[in-house]
Amino acid sequence: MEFRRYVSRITRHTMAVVMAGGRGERLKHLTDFRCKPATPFGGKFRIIDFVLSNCVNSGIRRISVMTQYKAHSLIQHIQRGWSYLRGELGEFVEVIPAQQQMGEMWYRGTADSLYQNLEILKLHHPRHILVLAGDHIYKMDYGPMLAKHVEKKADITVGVVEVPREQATAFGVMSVDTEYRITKFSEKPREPEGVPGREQFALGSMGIYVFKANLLYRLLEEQANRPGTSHDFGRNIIPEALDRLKVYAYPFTDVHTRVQRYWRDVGTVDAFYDANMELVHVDPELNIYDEKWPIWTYQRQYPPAKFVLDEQGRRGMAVNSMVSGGCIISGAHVNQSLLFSNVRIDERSYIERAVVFPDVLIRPGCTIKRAIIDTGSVVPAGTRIGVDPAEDARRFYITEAGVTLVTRSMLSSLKRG
Ligand code: ADQ
Repeated sequence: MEFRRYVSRITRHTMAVVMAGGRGERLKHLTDFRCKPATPFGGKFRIIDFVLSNCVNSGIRRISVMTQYKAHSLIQHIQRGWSYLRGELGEFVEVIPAQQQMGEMWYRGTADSLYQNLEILKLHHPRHILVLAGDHIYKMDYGPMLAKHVEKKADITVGVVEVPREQATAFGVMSVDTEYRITKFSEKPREPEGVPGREQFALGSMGIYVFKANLLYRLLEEQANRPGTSHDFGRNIIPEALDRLKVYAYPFTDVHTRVQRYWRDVGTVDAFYDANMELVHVDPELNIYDEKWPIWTYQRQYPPAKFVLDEQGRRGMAVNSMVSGGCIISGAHVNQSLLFSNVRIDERSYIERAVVFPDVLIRPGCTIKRAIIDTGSVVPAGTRIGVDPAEDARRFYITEAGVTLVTRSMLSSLKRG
């Protein structure tokens, strides 16, 4: 009980800033028309819903979302799905678009997206600022991380996970002392250091940080006026703070068992595909059925999914799959797949290990395996995807791991060709 009260007092004085302005280029065509945080995930959510739900479920109800690149669908989603917080109670999710507050430049880096809106942040008088990235999938109570930050009298606390060392080149990698104080931090190092005694892993930054508010303002102002900086938390703010400030790592582990919790950076098409596919396993590591930690979202209202026997008596069915509202599977077979809302699959089609985004129409007699089909695609009758790699390579995008990515415009240029 004591602990809970302690945490809630801190969370009440915390403001979250979600950085959602990056390009997410490694998601390839999935981010042609939307930014990474707005990308659909898990059958009915968008990626950003996870971090916003974490804030709300942690009792942090003052949230600013910094947007910039291809933000339309993100802004629309937040307006439709996240306006239920009560302004009268000082709760809000506000979208802050890049608006050249400080001169004629767009955000020069992650830190600059906060710097350019410093006056807006200051208006809320937070004591702590929790800086988050809008593009990770995880369920985390930020309360204990904030409590640790206060308990250790830290200036900055960085959320960390152990990642396989060969993948650590994509992360900020650090070394810590026995008290978890960070002694070294390199952003995306070519040769990441291993964790002592567990050399196959590296200590990677989750790209989430707690700052004392006044300190953050000062660091951002210093950074803004420095020549030659990338205005980035991972490249500049964190490494430069190590010598003069108390910067701690907070491992994202289960409070009781100390086992690392589920966390995914779905930055590449393969990582995105795998994280979605994991959800159709019988017992996935990410439990989205947890009533104590709901993932909030916006979705259009649809009738329940429907499975139809077609005129020839072929059964429409889905096995080991998740099927969202509004879907109709008619005389077609869906196996180990994830269907978002309002997907139609016509007779004689066979879908296996596919992630099918909303509003997709799959015409009769298609075979689709190991693929992602983007929103609004119309797949013509008899199309084969994920069957013949050479044929796919001419028409679609194929990832390193061999997943085929199909978008509406790839399909319509096929028709024209
Ligand atoms: P990356 O994920 O490579 O590394 P980055 O691309 O800078 O970092 O994006 C971080 C977040 O900021 C994303 O949510 C992105 O959308 C947003 N963002 C990027 N540029 C922005 C801009 N100009 N304006 C507003 N928002 C912007 C970071 C850390 C690493 C850490 C990984 C974990 O730098 O140290 O290991 O996250 O994934």
